[in-house]
Amino acid sequence: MIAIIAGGTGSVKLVRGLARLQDAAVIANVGDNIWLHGLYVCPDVDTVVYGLGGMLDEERGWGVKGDTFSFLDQAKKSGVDAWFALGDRDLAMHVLRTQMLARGRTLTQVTAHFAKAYGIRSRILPASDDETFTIISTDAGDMHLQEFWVKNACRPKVKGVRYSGIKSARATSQVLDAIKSADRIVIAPGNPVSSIGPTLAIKGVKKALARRRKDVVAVSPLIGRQAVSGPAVKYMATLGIEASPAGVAEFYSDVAGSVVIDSRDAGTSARIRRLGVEVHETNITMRTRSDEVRLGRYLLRKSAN
Ligand code: FO1
Repeated sequence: MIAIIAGGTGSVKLVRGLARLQDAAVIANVGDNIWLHGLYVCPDVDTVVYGLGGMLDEERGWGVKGDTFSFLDQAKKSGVDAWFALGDRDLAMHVLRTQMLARGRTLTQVTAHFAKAYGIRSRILPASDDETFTIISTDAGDMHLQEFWVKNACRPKVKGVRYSGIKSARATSQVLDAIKSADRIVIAPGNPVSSIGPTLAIKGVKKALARRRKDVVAVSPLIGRQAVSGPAVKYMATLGIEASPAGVAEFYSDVAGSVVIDSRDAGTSARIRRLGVEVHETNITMRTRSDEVRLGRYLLRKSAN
């Protein structure tokens, strides 16, 4: 069994590639969850559900393919600042999930319900059943990650990043068990600060990963100094993390014994090895389904050595 720490729209590609090759437990970021219009919206969990369920809108990288936005249009007409594009089909997830949670089921149980309904064989495990939100401090004030990213189009100047509620958030027993019992653990290519960082910040997760360090491999979300997608570079700089594959390797060095970087970054490998982190170089771009499986196979082969 392989455990995959996932978050963000980029990581779902590798999740899909690995899940085709092996029994997988996908530990999904909950830091970008948000309450909107009375609904609990969990974008990174849903991206994994839709991705593995064959429903993901590939063009956008989020939401349900072929979705319509009548609810959103009507909400806007109703004088509401509906800035987050909840699709009509996607709404089913948010409405039903919120209702199930209100009736006392955990986010883990609710996610398992949807995964089963959509015929997904991999386990999808929210990193926590507790609420923790990624908050961006900016020159325009503090705001939820989605407000910064979607409502404000990343325009405000980032001053810092924190995870609200993180002190009382607990990793679920399913997550800790998956980390403990997996043959290998992959940190998927996601923004280290906003997509993977919230999971690592949950009490118990770093410790559990550190115990498995030699079996943990992180895939760089950067090629050169550019993020494969999203504003990773902006967030990394504010936290004093160098926006480069070596910076990513250093960020994960306590928990990941090896990293996979793009062949074009091979020049940085010696520096990464000096951090005590093993390096593998390959083409990490995933444009097609066969790219996803190719990178998945490469990871399984390398981490088996
Ligand atoms: N991203 C956008 O850029 N604009 C949106 O309006 C938007 C809506 C949305 C709705 C549901 C969902 O699951 C994801 C959505 N996303 C949207 C993507 C979201 O911001 C990202 O998936 C993650 O939060 C990045 O980690």
